[in-house]
Amino acid sequence: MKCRRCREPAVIELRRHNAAFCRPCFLHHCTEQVRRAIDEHDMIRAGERVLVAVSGGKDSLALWDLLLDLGYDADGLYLGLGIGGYSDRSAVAAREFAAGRGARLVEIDIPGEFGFGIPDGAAAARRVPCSACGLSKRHLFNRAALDGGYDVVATGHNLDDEAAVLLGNVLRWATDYLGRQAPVLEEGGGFARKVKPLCRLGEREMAAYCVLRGIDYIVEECPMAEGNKHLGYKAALNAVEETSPGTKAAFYSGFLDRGLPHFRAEVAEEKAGLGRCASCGAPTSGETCAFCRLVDLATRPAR
Ligand code: Q46
Ligand code: ZN
Repeated sequence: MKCRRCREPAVIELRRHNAAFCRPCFLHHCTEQVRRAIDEHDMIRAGERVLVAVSGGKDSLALWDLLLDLGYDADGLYLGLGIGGYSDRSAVAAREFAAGRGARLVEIDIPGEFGFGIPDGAAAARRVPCSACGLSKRHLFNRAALDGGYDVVATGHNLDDEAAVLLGNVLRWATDYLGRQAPVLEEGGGFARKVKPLCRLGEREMAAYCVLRGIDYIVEECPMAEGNKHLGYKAALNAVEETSPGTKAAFYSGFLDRGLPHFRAEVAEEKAGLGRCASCGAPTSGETCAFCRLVDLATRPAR
């Protein structure tokens, strides 16, 4: 197998692109895909400060690495979720990467600052862990960006993640979620801009990128992920991809071009109707925001 760009021996085959690449050309391919995603969707503008949501996993570390190499002013934000040894080990991976690249890592520890870990907080609020976790991440990343003077929050969602979420949303025709499933969510109304620069790169590409760049990421999955519906959607899409390479990318890009515009109005209307949380000032449709309600339930003394 030879590299499509330079004809040297290839180290990875990408059936979706009907191509194989050697190490330098594969790294170039990853950089180009990120550059194209950023340009195509106008994700980050000149002189803007970026806050990268860093979990210590392959996607977020690869994203941070790629953004730094592309010359962006990008700091990392690590959220301690209080998920036992998994959180301890993922924090180490994030810190080591930051130290190795001489980059700045901001840290927020949920148990230390708010007095609960995600598993206990979720149980107290009668939510599934990933729902309590997701709303905490959205809230705290947004707040950290606004407080720290960052223009953009970048997350490491890759093509496989986005296609799986899309499939889940389509299966339930969750039109509100479909309207929000864009690679860029513009700033305004108390929200920082949110971008997904890895939306053109698959999971396997991100793992290969880290290995070829010598990035030491945490391979272990979050123990709470078990039973997560997205894993099933990913498996279903992988089965289709196996027989028809390129289906996943076509599904996602077709949605962005021809599906998303139909669902946007509903979301814009919803956003315009948001008030402010009485407790923390975050945008919300209720009296207090979902995060403040979670903190309240999670830290209420047991009766
Ligand atoms: S960290 Fe949080 Fe994930 Fe763990 S609890 Fe669920 S959402 S699985 S990306
Ligand atoms: Zn609040």
